[in-house]
Amino acid sequence: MSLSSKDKTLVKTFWAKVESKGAEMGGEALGRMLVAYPQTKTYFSHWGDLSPNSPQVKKHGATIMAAVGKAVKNIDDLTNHLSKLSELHASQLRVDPANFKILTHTMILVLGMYFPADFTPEVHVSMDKFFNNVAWALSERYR
Ligand code: HNI
Repeated sequence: MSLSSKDKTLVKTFWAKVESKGAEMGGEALGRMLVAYPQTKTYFSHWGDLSPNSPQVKKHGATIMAAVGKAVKNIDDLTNHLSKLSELHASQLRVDPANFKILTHTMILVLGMYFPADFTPEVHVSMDKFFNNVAWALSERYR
């Protein structure tokens, strides 16, 4: 589903507010994914410690959230912008793209936890559409 200009405005405005907590929220979202959906742990088995507070989970959560922040800035051209990252997840990391939905689900959850007042139902709808587009763009190079 394509993003309307209203969706884009809501996403950008909300993100401007949450961005300063991005690194921490990324770790929370990644840590929750690994606990609540343990099948996702297989991709990170080369890390020593997969518990939510491990330094690697926190660090990689920050990396992922920074990538989401860049995607927000490139919201008009997500497919091109994410094609390199898609290529990496497809050919090298070999991540089943079904997992993108799982991680974006835990991200939505964490956004609501950290910013309950700003995370209105309208923002929820637009963020959900945005993350669907991110997941779709990340799946683009699987062929
Ligand atoms: Ni993902 C590495 C972004 C979903 C497994 N991932 C990255 C990197 C970024 C990134 C950025 C670092 C790339 C580099 O080193 O150049 N990943 C994203 C984003 C999403 C996502 C924006 C979804 C919103 N990745 C997932 C999912 C999984 C996943 C759902 C598996 C369940 N990613 C990985 C793995 C690595 C990775 C594995 C390599 C980690 C490492 O350090 O070894």
